[in-house]
Amino acid sequence: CDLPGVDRNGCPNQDIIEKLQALHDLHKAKPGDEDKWRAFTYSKVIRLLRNHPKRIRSIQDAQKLKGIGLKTAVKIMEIIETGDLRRLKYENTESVQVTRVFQGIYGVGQSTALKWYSNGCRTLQDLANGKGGVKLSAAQKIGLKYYDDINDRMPREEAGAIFSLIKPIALSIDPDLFVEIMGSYRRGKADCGDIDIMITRPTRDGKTHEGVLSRLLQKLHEADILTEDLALPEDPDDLEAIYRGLCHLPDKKGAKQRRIDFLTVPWKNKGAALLYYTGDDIFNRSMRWKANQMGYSLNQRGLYEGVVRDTHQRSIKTNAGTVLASETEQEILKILEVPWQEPHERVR
Ligand code: DCP
Ligand code: MG
Ligand code: MN
Repeated sequence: CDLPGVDRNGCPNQDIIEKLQALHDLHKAKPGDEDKWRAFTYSKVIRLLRNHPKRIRSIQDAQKLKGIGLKTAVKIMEIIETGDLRRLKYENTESVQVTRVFQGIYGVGQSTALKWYSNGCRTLQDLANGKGGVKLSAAQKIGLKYYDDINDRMPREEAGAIFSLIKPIALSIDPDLFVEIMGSYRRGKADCGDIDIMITRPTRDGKTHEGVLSRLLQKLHEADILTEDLALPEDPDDLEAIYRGLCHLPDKKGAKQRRIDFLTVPWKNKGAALLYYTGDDIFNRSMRWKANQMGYSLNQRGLYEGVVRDTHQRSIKTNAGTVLASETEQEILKILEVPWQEPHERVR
């Protein structure tokens, strides 16, 4: 049901999905690994249900779907029979509700939201008033100011329209640039939470995209396409940089503020970056899992062999390994023995 043009509400199991989504959100907003794991499990179940063409009518129906266990099947039956889920009521405490609202502010995670709650803040207005001595960062202030816009998803046509303004401006800086839109847009989704744009440049003539991002950002501000910066790259001239900001359609009255990310990568990492930033996140997780099963390691820079990690601090690499593939998505998937999948098929 996630395909463009297919109405989400056309899902035969939409009522079940909505309740499970609420349960997912509750678990996600809570601290602790067990809640995180549960949220992950529910997100997988929701995906299964979305792609299931038939109405589920019994515990057996539910359990026939690979990945749905007895506990979840029982919950699904409760929703079918009573139209409700008791679990939702007692999980829905004030702190969960309030911190969920706070986490809708750009860049605010669990710990910040809980800290504000413990400082006595209960509403967005409390935060704006600095209640309990709460101080917002510059990005959080922007996140609060455009709270509704940022939490709204845009129609893919709007993402496409904004991108079609940006691409020629980028190419006017250097016609050899590779400029592509990734994320949910590339997967063909009917609506997008943000616009994810990659910029790189082939190096056959010895040149790179060095310096392009800062010039592009300036031009986009001048053209009234970019409206606010949320996170600037440490060094925009680095060949690998990330920018996060807000943009809108200029010259359109009442145009909403939309989230936009720019990512620059060295040409040799283009495929790995495309793969990672096209997602979706569950697809990425299964690709990383596949790589690990084969003794490899996959990230947004490439597929590596022989990576050795510190036994205590897994984030530290004691051996960086050697790269097996990184320039194209095809090379990476081939080594992983995963049949080629078009972006719109990359939902697991
Ligand atoms: N990504 C990931 N893990 C994360 C965040 C991102 O694997 N924790 C990857 C997969 C995403 C891609 O980056 O598809 C882009 O991230 P977005 O947050 O922009 O997600 P999408 O574009 O997929 O969805 P949305 O329409 O909500 O922006
Ligand atoms: Mg996105
Ligand atoms: Mn993004």
